[in-house]
Amino acid sequence: MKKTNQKYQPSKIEPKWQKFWETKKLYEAEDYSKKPKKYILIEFPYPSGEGLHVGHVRSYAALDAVARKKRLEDKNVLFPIGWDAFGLPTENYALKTGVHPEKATAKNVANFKKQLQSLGLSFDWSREINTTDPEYYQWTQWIFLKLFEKGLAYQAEIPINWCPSCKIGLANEEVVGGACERCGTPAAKKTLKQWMLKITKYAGRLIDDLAKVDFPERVKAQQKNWIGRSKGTEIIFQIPNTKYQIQVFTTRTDTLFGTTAVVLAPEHTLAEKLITPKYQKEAKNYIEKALAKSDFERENLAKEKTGVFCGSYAINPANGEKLPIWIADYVLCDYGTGAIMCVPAHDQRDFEFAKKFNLPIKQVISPDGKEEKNLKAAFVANGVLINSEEFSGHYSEEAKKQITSWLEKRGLAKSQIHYKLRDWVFSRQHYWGEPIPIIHCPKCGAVPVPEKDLPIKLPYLEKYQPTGTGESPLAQATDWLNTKCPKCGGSAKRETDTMPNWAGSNWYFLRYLNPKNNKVLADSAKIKYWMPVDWYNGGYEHTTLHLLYSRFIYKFLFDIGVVPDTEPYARRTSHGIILAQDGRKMSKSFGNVINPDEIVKEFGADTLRLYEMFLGPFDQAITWSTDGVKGVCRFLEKTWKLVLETETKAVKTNPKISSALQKLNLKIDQDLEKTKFNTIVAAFMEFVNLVNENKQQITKKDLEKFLILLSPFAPHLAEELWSRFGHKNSIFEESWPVAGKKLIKTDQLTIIIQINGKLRDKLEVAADATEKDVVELAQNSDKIKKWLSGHKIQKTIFVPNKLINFVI
Ligand code: ANZ
Ligand code: ZN
Repeated sequence: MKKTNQKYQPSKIEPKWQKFWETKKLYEAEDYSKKPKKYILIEFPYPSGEGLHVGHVRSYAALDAVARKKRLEDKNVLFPIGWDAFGLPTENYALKTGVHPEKATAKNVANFKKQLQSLGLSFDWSREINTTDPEYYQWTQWIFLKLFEKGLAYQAEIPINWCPSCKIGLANEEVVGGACERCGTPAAKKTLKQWMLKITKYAGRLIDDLAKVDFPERVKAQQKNWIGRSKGTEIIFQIPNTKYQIQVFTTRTDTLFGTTAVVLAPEHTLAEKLITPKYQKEAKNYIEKALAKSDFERENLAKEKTGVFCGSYAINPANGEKLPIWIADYVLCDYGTGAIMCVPAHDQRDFEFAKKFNLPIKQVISPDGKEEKNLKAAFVANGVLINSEEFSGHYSEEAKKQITSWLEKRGLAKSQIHYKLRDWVFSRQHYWGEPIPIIHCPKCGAVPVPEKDLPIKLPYLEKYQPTGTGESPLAQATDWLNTKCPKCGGSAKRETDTMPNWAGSNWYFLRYLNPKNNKVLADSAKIKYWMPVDWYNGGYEHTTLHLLYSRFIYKFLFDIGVVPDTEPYARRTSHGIILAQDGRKMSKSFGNVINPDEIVKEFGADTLRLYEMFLGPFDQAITWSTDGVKGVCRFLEKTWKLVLETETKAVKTNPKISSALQKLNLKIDQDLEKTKFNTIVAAFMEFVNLVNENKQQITKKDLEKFLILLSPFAPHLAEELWSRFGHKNSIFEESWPVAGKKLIKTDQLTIIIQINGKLRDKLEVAADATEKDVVELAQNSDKIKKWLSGHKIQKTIFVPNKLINFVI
């Protein structure tokens, strides 16, 4: 061991190895390699003016360790990086600083790249992509053309969320607590012609296919809730002496006899028609006021119920009762049928509505078959039917089926599935986005740009401010705007809306497979070789947006034959956010942001990476601590010293140490797959302490093995110490040690299986196997099956770690 430069000085060694790795092209993935492929993906960053955040590092450092370990395990690893660079933050930054978004993007990307490179992450930079590059976004536009061709992109005149201060339309996700996400101004409504994507057509598949993928349960549940599948029944209520009827949507047909009113959303097409002359003024007035409210106000469950009687009546198809028809804004126009049967005794919203307007409350479900006097709140659970004619005495679940089929036979009901998911508003009235490749012709209407004309480049505009009229800034680019209709050749105008930020990130993981292809978005053989992504890590905040949108687009690409399967990500993990030392979110305005550059400068990249892995459980939010950083740095110094000072003359490693090394090896193998990076770091610390207590009792070979184990987590330090052992190759060209068989054995034992006291089989079981596990294993053994067939087990005797005896 060369003893020069005894002090651990990361700033001296880290840049050196980063250069070394780059020249060796160590991290370039190989298309079609015979080695098993592993596609490891992090959510590509948005290159904002603020620079890299320690939150990015949490995800990247962890997945970098995964990528490095898999390479050592002789896998063909693809670990790519790029820039998700269109969108509002850059546009807003440009508006504030006067730097054009294009220039700002180039500057921010350069800065991010420098920052990422200083961390020594093992990205394959040869595949770098940028969503604002026309070579890239021509394929984003191509996907839009395909969606349009298949009728999944369409225009609709719809009220959109509108920020009166930013003067732009907002997607639902951009409205937080009823206000514009950026400036906090309460969102208003504005009706505009918008491009929409029919994601609702995929709602069912987006739920069903979750069964195929390995996502955290929390993420699956959130997607399911967001899509909101509801299986129920549509029931027809006739309105006597008119040509009208009302369809309601209910999930509780069993409560039909408890209906005491029918309630329509103010937007319902029948609302105005059913107002009788006597109620004209009051009811019309109510509708007008309700329409002016924001969705947020209307959906606020806590608010007091409002409503108005319209003068007409409907007939309950179950018992012929006459029910007043009300109009109330707690009924939403775009869910179900926009009309409900009001069952105050069993739905809390209906209960409050009935209390307020003195509607009858009729109990029809009871926990014990008895009627309660004076219900204090709705009884919402299932139970026994009462006051329901021949259905009384039946239980909710069976009554639902019976009542539905009884109505169905009379043509008054049908089973129906509704989803909460809405079509996706895909237009933005912004400058910094992909132009939507459509041409509007006065004669031919909306005409798609021919594929050969892609990309439709975003024109360089000096004035890119929002217009305030709801029109996109591109409407001012006259030269660009005026064009010829591809169909009839007449004068026509280009679409001026741009795509939302999510458009480029919908499919970016495909472009990494073939970033320079000019003929197709990616070569299909390459897609087949690399997809699906084996491990995708990203923030929880993207669960219902990016993650859902990209799954939708991938399914669409499957349907048109571009990709070979229906799900893009085999496995998804999510990391928690890092809070500032004061427990608040890191934010410029609080002045509590930790700049990764400064940590790298003071302590080195390895310390920062290791610290962020050590912070705490990967999937949980965690508070930053600078003391913690110092602690991790001391650990690396200790490791450094230990390796340099060990004489490596030992002929045999102390058995205590060799066993600990095996255990460490095994622990990394197991914990890395479970994203338990923190316990891995703790295990390294323990091991280093043990060796320190038993100085000079470890062989060079074992020390080298230790360095290989450490290399995915502290790559620079491991590489430096490796070279000081005299190696000329990179430590990352070595192989991952296989955890010793001997040690693994102790976790397994042999159990004897007896039948009536006679040995019939032996089974290998885990050391912690319970009686139930062993019985199950034994009953699956062919030998045992033979002996047991035709017999009943009278008694089972289990001696843990030894034997199981079936008495038959
Ligand atoms: C009668 C009833 C009785 C209901 C009862 C519930 C309990 P999910 O599960 O979320 O789909 N509903 C239907 N359309 C609505 C609309 N446009 N706006 C507001 N509420 C609406 O909820 C289905 C239930 O939500 C339906 O079942 C309906 O109320 C209400 F004891 O019908 B129910
Ligand atoms: Zn035309």
